Amino acid sequence: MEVDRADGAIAGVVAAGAALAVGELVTAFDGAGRGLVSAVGDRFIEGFAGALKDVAVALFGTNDKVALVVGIVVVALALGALLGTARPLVARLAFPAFGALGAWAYGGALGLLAGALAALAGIGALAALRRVPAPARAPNTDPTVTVASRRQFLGFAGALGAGAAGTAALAGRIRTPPAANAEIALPAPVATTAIPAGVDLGVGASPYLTPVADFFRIDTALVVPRVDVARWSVAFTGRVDRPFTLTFDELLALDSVEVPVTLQCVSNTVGGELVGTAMWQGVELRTLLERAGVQPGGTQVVGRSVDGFTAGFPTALLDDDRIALLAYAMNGEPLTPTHGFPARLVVGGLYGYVSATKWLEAVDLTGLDDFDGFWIPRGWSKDGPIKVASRIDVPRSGAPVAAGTTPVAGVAWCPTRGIAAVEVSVDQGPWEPAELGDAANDQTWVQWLYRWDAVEGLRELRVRATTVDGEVQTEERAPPAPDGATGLHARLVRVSP
Ligand SMILES: Nc1nc2c(c(=O)[nH]1)N[C@H]1C(S)=C(S)[C@@H](COP(=O)(O)O)O[C@H]1N2
Ligand SMILES: [Mo]
Repeated sequence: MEVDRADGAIAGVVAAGAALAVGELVTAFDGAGRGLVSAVGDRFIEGFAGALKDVAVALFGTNDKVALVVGIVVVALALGALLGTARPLVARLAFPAFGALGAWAYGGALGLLAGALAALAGIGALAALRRVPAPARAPNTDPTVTVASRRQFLGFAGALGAGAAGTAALAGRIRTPPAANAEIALPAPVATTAIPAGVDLGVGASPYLTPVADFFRIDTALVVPRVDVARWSVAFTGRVDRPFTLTFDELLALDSVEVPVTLQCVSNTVGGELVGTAMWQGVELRTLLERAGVQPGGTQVVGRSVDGFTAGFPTALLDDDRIALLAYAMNGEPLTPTHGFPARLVVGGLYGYVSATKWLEAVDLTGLDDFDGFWIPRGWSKDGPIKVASRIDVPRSGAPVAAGTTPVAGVAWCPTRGIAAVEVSVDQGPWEPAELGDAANDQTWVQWLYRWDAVEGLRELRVRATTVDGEVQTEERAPPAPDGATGLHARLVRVSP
């Protein structure tokens, strides 16, 4: 009985694995970059993104996406184990039910085919495995037969399991084309914003320009879209007089500019890492919108991504001199797949969730009230101006500090409005001015440096910034939802004698 249950569970796990693998293989060929498992994961994110709110950041970090996929696979295999010990009829009903779930999540005829073949693979594998150990279960058999047929069963199960793993690996290979951005030759920009020599104060604060490898990544994409640039185009549509599309080559042939902009995620907490500055190269959005001829009703610019994500902001925001680019390069290199290859929007002064659509396929002009981007119905604010913020980078948490002069340094930002001053307070004492690094424009962060005369003991450092237009960063604490965190970054430092 024990062995029977264990064998049944093994057979069920292998059958579920076979079903998953077949589903992945069938969907590997449509170039969408996802399979039944990640489609189910996508539905999960869509459904729970709103409910989770603050938890959402964690969920949308790269590692947690892997965790979600692994979780779905583990749950599917565990359900398989249960089915393997249940009556055959239960499995014959359950596999088609899970196939249907996958088909629904994936959608379309291919989803239906993949779900059906996956269910058949599961039922077939389970039935085949159940047949093998049959002699072992028969009463009064020679024990050597039992051992032999159990071995036979385990061998068969192992072979089927290996076949399923191989199939899943093959599906993965078919699905992931080589990094598409490597071969692109970037045109020279007609204008490049010079980076002043004094942007980096050289005391260990975050570099003025964030290397691409260190740049935060936030998006809802479970599988990073791999866009075939030969087939890609971006459309200017909606409330415009002269809709048009651009292929990638046509986009690269237009006059471009290269300029640094600080990008921040609304989910960033006080002192958090979801902020960075890059040199963005691209075509000015205003020029493209002029070409399209925005109608009076086109009061919202909506970016649409190949993966269905949308983000929108008022067209009127482009009336000031904020940078707004249809960008295709970051720090002198074509965009990487994770940062939106082949093209994305970058708009100075707005959180990414209302502006910075990656894997862009359309710029759609709508009425401001006629459409809400992805995050708005999930409880985030329709307007997303970046709030004034500052962060202590050094001394790092837990780093040893000796009494005497110690640099305290970090970054401060309020893109489009600019930073006029940064101050530091020790142990709730008076606010002391910090030195500011240079900035290429008011749409990037600045480094700041305070030369602290550290006195032995446990000390608390706090920082606050003031914008060029006179707003002093508030110490009132607010969480990221619905429109960005506020509060002052503080750090406890133990100063040794
Ligand atoms: N297609 C797509 N674009 C997107 C998102 C997304 O989920 N999907 N997230 C936005 C959010 S919330 C942010 S903060 C920025 C982050 O850009 P990065 O990953 O290049 O840092 O991308 C924006 N563009
Ligand atoms: Mo974001």
